[in-house]
Amino acid sequence: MGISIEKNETTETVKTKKFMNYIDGEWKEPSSGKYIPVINPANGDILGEVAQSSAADVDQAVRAAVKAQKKWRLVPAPERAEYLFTVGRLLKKNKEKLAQIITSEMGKVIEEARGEVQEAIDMAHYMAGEGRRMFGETMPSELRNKFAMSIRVPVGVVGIITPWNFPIAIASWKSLPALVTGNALVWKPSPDTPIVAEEFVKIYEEAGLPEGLINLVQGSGPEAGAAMVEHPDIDLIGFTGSNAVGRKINERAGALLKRTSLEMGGKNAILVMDDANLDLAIESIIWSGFGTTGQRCTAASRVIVHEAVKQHLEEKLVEAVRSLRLGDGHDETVDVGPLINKKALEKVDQYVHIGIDEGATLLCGGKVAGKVGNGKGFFYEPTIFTDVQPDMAIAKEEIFGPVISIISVKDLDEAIAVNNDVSFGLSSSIFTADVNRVFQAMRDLDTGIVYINAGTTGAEIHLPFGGTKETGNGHRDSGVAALDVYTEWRAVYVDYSNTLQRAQIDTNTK
Ligand code: UN1
Repeated sequence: MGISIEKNETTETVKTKKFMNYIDGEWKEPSSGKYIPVINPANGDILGEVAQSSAADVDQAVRAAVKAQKKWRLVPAPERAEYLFTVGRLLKKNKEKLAQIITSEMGKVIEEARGEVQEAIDMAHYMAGEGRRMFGETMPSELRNKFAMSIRVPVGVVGIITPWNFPIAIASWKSLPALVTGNALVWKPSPDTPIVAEEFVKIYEEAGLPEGLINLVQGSGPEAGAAMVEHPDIDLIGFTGSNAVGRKINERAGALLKRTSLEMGGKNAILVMDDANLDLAIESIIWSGFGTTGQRCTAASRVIVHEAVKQHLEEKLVEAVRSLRLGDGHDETVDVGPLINKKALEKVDQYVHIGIDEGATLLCGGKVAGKVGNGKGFFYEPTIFTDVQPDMAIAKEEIFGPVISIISVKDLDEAIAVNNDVSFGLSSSIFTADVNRVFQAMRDLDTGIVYINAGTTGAEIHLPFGGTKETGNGHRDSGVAALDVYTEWRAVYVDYSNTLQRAQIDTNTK
């Protein structure tokens, strides 16, 4: 099945590497026998080819998971955690290798890729710690000689569907809490980033995780992902990705009464008040807006600025953008890598045209950067629009690329109203020196994450990650909140009175 590629203009052909499924502790071809190429978005190189799995592969994976989970749930949580500590150590040992892979297949600059692997390392250690906490509650019973408590029990088999933009970090946010709490997993990563997924599974394998507990099913959302949602023995779907797909998952899962935990993007804003440290705000806007080429759910795609400092901010931002270097993220001097694929590049360009048609003023960028590297990558110039009206499409819809829209406001109340007037609610930020404004913002910005004097990106793994409104469905990744996703509460009553005691009836509180 290998496809041939030419190397260095010689006639040498090499068999491309195949990224396969991992089911019940074995690497397996997909039952369809089909593969599609994996492309380096910085230069168009083919990195290998990824399996296209179907419902039959998902079914095999689920069977393995069901079997493995039966034993795993009985392993004491501190013992389960030992595997996670090992995973953390192995991630650390392989940090550079994993980061290089992420940069090759996803395009983010190497420093950010290292940061992303660090996020997974942190999560492994944090969730391993949960093995010795996983607190429930004890409460007094209303009856004599009766004991009451709540304990966490695993949900069962968890299906996780993860995106390409944080291919190891987001997979770690979902897989590690699911495992430490006693679940088994079927994992479908994005077909754009199968290589780091394979490496992550190999780390789980090397850590000695029992067979069948983590099953990797490579492939596409419409086929493998949909089969996971349909499978009766998958009890929960943990998904991060687009709003459109999350909505479909939720509709179908709703009909099947399957649990879901969904994280579906943002339209995040940085508020810059007239008393802000402007230099800091500018640096933060550049980092949050153009870091990861704007392809973070938390990326700042709106800047809501007090009219008194608008012009100054614009001038400084344009100046800062000029110094950004686009290129292959392996080069340590590059600031902005490519977009993930051609489709993403076209989507960003379409939005830029929509912005122009809507009457926004283009301050810089606005074009495909076709001349970067060998000209075969998916680069887009960092783009800033100003005079954007809050109701324009570029101010409302998630673009997921290096495009920032500046919206001018008269005061904090208007800034908060504009911030909240979008369907998403992931992250927001305010730059101000006024403590009263800070506390008002903390209370009124309607997002799951609020930053004060820092940009919209950079969530830490021990806090809850997720958002309000159409960003999610009320759940959170990471932090202790993730345990609520991957466990059910069980209320336990122990009556040691040896008599029939009727709650609400045989009490002294009648
Ligand atoms: C994402 O884009 O979905 O807070 C994850 C951040 C990173 C994670 C982003 N720690 O920007």
